[in-house]
Amino acid sequence: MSNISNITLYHYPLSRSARVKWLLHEMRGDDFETVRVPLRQGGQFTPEFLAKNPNHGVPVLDVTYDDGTLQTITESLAILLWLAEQDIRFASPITDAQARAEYLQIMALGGSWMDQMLWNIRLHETILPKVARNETFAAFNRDKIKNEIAPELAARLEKSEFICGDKFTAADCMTAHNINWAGAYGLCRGDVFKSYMSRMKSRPAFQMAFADAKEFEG
Ligand SMILES: N[C@@H](CCC(=O)N[C@@H](CS)C(=O)NCC(=O)O)C(=O)O
Repeated sequence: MSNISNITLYHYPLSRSARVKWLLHEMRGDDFETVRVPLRQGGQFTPEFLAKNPNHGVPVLDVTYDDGTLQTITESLAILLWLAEQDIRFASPITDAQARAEYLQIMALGGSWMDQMLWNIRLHETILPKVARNETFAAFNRDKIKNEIAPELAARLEKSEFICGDKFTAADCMTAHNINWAGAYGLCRGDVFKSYMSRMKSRPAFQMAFADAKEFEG
C-alpha cells in the first residue's frame, strides 16, 4: 500500500463494515482511522455522509493517496477485493488461475448471494413493519442457506483451514462475517463452522474488529 497515506473507515459495530475493519487490522494493525456512523440515530442520512454514499450504508472507505487525492469507495465486496489487491498477501495469487477463480467465486457468493439471503431474513423477520413482512420469503431464504450455502461452505472447510485453502485471504473476512451473522439466525452452526469460527476468532485482528460488537443496536 505504498502510495496511500491515509485510510478512514466509516463503521458501525458488527455490521458489514466489520468485514472491512477486520481486513484493515490484518493489514495495517491500528494504522487507519475509524469513524462511527450512528445508524440507529440516522447518522447515515446526513448530507455529508450521503455525499459519500447515496445508498446510506457502511462501510465507506476514504482513501487519501500520497499526492493528496481523496477517493471514496463503497460496497463491502468491492472494498475487500480492492484492499486485497493493494496487499497481495490477502488475495489469491493472480498467477494461479484456478485458485483465483475459486477466491473470486467465494467473494461473490459471500458478498452478493449469501449476503442478500441474510438480509432478506433480517428484513422479513425483524426490520419491516409486521404487515409488510413475508414469512414464506424469509423461510425460503433460510432454506436456501441451510440446504445449499451451508453445505457448500462446510465442504470447503472440511478440506482446508481457510475458506480458500491453506492461506488466510479477504475471502475469510467475508465468509466468517456471514457465518457469524447466520449464526444469529440459528444457521451455519455445525461443528465445522464452530471450529472455523474459533480459528478466526483467535486472530488478533478479528478481536480488534469485533471488540465493539456488544455496542450493536439491532
Ligand atoms: N451492499 C452494501 C450494503 C451496505 C449496508 O446496507 N450496510 C448497512 C449496515 S450492515 C447499513 O449501513 N445500513 C444503514 C442504512 O441502510 O440506512 C455493502 O455490502 O457494503
